[in-house]
Amino acid sequence: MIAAIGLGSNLGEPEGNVERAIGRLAEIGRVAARSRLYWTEPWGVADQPVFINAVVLLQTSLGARELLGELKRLEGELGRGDTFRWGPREIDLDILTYGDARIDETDLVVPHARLFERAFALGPLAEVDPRFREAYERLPAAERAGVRAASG
Ligand code: PH2
Ligand code: MG
Ligand code: MG
Repeated sequence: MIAAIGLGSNLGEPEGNVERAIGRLAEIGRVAARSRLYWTEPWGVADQPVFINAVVLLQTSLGARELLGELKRLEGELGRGDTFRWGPREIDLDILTYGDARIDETDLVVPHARLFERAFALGPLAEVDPRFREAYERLPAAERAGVRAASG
């Protein structure tokens, strides 16, 4: 299965945190594609540092729930401390899509529940999966302006 994993960080060394996380994702699947790194304006809670975001397409034999468990494990190993909703974090690893699966469980919603509202997720996702370009382009220009390629 190909899963799209959203990566984000705005504490410590965000670029290093995201690059390290991409390296660790290779332990739980094959990194079939990765976006550039993007600097993105904080969404949800404005008063926090800007984020680095990226998206990886991960080919994995893990089921969606197992994958979620592995991502939580990696977040812990990569030094994620306590967080609050939409607050700052060292590393965040989210399942954005899992093939074409639709999952609606309390702790696992796929596609990600707020994917289509978030330029910081759709922008890098559209880079690696052109099927999401239209959805990205439908977002308000002001939101897309807060997503700028930082590398590549
Ligand atoms: N993650 C959040 C809340 N807000 N904003 C940006 N720009 N990037 C994120 O990854 C992000 C966010 C909670 O997961
Ligand atoms: Mg998140
Ligand atoms: Mg998360």
